[in-house]
Amino acid sequence: MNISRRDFSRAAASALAGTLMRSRHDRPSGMLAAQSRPLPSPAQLAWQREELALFLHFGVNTFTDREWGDGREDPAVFAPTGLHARQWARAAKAAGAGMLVLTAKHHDGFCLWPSRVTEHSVARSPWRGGAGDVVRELTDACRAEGLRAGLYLSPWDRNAPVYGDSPRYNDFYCDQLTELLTRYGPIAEVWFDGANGEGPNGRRQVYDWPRVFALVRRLQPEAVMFSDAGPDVRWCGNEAGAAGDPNWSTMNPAAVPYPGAQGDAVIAALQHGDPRGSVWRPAETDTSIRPGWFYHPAEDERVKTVDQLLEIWFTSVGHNSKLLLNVPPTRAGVLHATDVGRLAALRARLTALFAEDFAAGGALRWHSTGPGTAVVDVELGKTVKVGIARLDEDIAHGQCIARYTILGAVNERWRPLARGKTIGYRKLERFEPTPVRRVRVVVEDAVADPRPLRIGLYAGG
Ligand code: FUL
Repeated sequence: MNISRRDFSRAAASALAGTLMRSRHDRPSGMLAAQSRPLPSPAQLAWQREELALFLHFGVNTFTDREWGDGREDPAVFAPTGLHARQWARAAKAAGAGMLVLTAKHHDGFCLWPSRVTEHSVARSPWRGGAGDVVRELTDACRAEGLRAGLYLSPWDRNAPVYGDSPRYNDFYCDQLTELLTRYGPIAEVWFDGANGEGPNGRRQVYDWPRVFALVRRLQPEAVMFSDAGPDVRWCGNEAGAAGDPNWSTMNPAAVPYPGAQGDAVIAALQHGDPRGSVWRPAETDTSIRPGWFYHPAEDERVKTVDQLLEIWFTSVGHNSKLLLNVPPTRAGVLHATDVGRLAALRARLTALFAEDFAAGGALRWHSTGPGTAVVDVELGKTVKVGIARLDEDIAHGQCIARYTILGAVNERWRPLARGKTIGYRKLERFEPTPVRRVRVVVEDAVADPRPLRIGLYAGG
């Protein structure tokens, strides 16, 4: 197993912290020193704080009306009539997203940029007279609109003749990655899916993941890499829009040894992480605004409603995850008006829901009550109806809390409003709107001494 320089220096730092903490004897067995817990890198922190990114599935499937192309498509089918990447970026901005992640290549092997190592690309399509480059247009549009760009390069390639001829395809794949990571300026996220089917010659590929990860780290050190196995960001374990609860951003890397690893234990590890995990590897929730990942005209009436998108928000961002919401361009090369409308309406609903924070400016008292336990009291100064609580740990210092109860009171009688497990970057709790004048969060268990939480209280409903 290869260990990257970054992992090595983190491991060394935590080993040192462990030594420094050894003199403390007042810690119950099993509790960890906060200083020895895994922490996010600046890139992981920026990725999570963005909360929302848009995913763009676009390619030959858009024109053949399929979800998985077989690699035998004629590049001439790729013929968007009015591709407008600025429209994608503006819709993303209106939704409050910080990044656009494009399928530079899906399983069909068709490249949305003119790759030097294959003929199966936009260079052989009539679009822009064969001189087009969707990756260039995306990255230019992102830069112009102040967004970050991410790229998905499918490892499974049903067109490449060398696929399944493992060393040769690994070279080919690294050549493609190198093109993508050296031609277009900063790339903020590199996205690897776990599909690993047969290639055109019926053979399966053995990917060289350590080489791939090291190449990305060298060419774009600020990028986060997503896959089932990270190394920076992990899949949440489903495509339905729901991260786990509990959801730890820490992970045991051996639980998901490579992208595409199968089994119930793998899915459970992706959903929940591991409170004792040795690496920081938060979960990304990828789901589509439509039933499919690619655009299909027959799904125009099946775009998720704002209520459904809001529900996904609560089970992704509200479960300590980041939401990567797929909004596929049409055959024209723009986002469909229905989808654009839903994105704007989702943002409007979120803005309205979180506009008035009753806890803002209120008195907040935090008492540590023992190792791994604490109580925080919020005095609202007046009686208000509260239906949503927002709890945030300061994850720059790690994730600690493992169990809590939220209580509310008008007078002396405390009523439980919600109970939960992990918090992490954010936990959103919804409950029956209840009149309260004071709110108390009791931290009942934590894997290390928790730091003061940030709390928001909203009317909900
Ligand atoms: C999966 C792919 O097989 C789907 O087509 C889609 O791209 C999804 C995001 O990842 O592995």
